[in-house]
Amino acid sequence: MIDIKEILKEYSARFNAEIETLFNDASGPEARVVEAMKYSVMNGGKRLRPYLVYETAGLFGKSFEQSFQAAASLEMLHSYSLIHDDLPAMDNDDLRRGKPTCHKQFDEATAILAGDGLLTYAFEILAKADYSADVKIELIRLLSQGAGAFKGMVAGQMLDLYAEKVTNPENPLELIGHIEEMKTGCLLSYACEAGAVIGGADVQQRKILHDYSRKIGIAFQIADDILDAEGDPQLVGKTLKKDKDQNKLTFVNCYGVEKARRISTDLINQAVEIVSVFGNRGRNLQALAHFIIDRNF
Ligand code: GRG
Repeated sequence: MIDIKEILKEYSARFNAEIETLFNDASGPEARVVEAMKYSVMNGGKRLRPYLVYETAGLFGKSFEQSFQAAASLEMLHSYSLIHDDLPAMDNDDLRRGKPTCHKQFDEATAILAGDGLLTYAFEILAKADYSADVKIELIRLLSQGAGAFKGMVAGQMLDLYAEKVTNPENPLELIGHIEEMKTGCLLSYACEAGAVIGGADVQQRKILHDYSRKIGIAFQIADDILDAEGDPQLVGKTLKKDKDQNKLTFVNCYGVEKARRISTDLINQAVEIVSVFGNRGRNLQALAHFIIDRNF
């Protein structure tokens, strides 16, 4: 049986050693912003998105080295979103991954700049990467759309803020689904699409990986909601039960924990089936899908 936790741990160790070197060049008093960027990136994340890039590129025979630059770029961008999400003007969190959030460890202005720095650095890494020009342009197009303000992560965050102010939305489930798709789903989908692009996947293979990413994306968000409702704060590493206290529109608040859990299990079974077309090569993606809902952090 595949020990996906061990595989993820080994991948993370290698990934962390490499990504840390990307913060070496700073000097002078302005290096404080790079210190804050590095603090947030090297702060013990699960590295799910980089691992997805690596594993999906691996379906097409690509190595750790060949997927690393896209994986690192994505983790920079993901870390920016968490720094900004934690700010007092957004979710106002003191803890992230069990440690003080960036604005608590540094200060608010530095945290805003660290987020800006990471977002920009993500695209610098892609632009300088060793991929062909066509691959780089496609990656930059997909990442900017997925992270962006029209149908991407920024749009999802905006809709989430809007939803907090609406007391009785007409169709709450549709609204939650739409928020999830943009806020968290887009970057998870990008991770799989990036692997497919690096691997030279054909249209059909890209569609399969996109479908897989959508199933695990919704299940990931449901798992996150369940952890907020009944996780162990020590393991999750952030303040929990905020969704209930703030009466937030979430899958758990709409369905209740048990039904939400059943829905996420169904989604994961579908995701596992979708990547079964890759045979043995897709086994780690299947194990990862299970990990997404079985995790306790
Ligand atoms: C501020 C533009 C902007 C966007 C923020 C991603 C996001 C949008 C907010 C995070 C809020 C949140 C907790 C969403 C639930 C899903 C999620 C993205 C969790 C964090 O991702 P993990 O669990 O984090 O992969 P680690 O720490 O493992 O990297």
